[in-house]
Amino acid sequence: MNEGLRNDWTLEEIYEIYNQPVLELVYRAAHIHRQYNDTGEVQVCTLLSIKTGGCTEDCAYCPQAARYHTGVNVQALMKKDEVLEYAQKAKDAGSTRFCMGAAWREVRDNRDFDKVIEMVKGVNELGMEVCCTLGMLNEYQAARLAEAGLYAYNHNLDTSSEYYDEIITTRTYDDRLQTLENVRKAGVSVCCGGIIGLGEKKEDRMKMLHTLCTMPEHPESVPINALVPVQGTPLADRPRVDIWDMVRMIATARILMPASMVRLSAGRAEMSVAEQAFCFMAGANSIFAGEKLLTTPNPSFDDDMAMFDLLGLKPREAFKDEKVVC
Ligand code: SAM
Ligand code: DTB
Ligand code: SF4
Repeated sequence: MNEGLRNDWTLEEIYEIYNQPVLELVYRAAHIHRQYNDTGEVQVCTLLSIKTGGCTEDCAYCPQAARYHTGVNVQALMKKDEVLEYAQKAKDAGSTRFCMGAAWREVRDNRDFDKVIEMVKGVNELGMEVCCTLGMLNEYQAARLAEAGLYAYNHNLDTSSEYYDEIITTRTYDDRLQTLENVRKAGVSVCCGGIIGLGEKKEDRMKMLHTLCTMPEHPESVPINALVPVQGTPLADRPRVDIWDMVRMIATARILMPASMVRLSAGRAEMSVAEQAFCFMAGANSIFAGEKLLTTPNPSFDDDMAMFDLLGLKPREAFKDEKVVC
């Protein structure tokens, strides 16, 4: 753990931070953000669903679960060349991190995994931070991905351990934590966050943040997603997440894990530029750009670049943390 970073936060301290008057909270988070990060920069990342839909799991929010009828077309694993072409285009457009997602419960040691390993090598060779989100991983699989040049692995806690069973029953919270440990052990950077708007209480949000910020090492990357309600899923009728809840989550994550990348992830399509600006002020320093997240809509690339111009933000270069350490 770097100097100045704490992993002994108590739940009470987290409540106190989160419950401050919102403008005071944003002010404090913005102050800490300036001490640890270049606040004029926001990393532009690209997501690609390399294997879509047909997933065996029952994650209540997810349009890719086979058991819900969401209209998502099932697609087998993409070809390496197509993926690399997509990554190159994303890089040319200014993206510095490329995240490949697969609608899998877990990685299996089969030919599809061999193909993903080749994709990881290829994207790494493009000079982008390469990230994957493929479901659960064992130690051996994490080591294989690391050897291929994987920079980061995304595996979210999604919510508190207490509320988790209301959202997913086909695997446990401990399974999630075990995968994260395997990723960490392999020396791959950890990307781990969650979703708000699932019907959880404030207490669940605080507990999720507590689990993240008391890990022996903070996740280097913490995505905060606002639920994108999708027709056909059990959460289709959940109301839109209040922007102030999103701002509070981001600001609290920034204060608790000051050196991590806090990613303003799903939910931007419903947010105005002014609302997103508040999220950046509160400490978010990354977005996913491109018309689609994995399967749901996202603001257009041009709109995002216009937003960067308007707010005076510039895209962050790749591997910046590595340079700070060296
Ligand atoms: N199958 C893998 C897994 O579950 O780990 C990887 C893909 S999964 C789609 C990646 C993450 O996307 C989930 O953990 C969840 O946090 C987020 N996500 C999925 N559907 C979402 C939705 N409708 N709204 C917001 N976030 C969502
Ligand atoms: C994360 O936390 N959010 C991204 C990324 N990690 C993989 C995914 C959001 C998915 C939103 C629903 C969809 O587009 O299918
Ligand atoms: Fe499958 Fe991942 Fe969606 Fe859960 S979140 S249903 S594991 S693709």
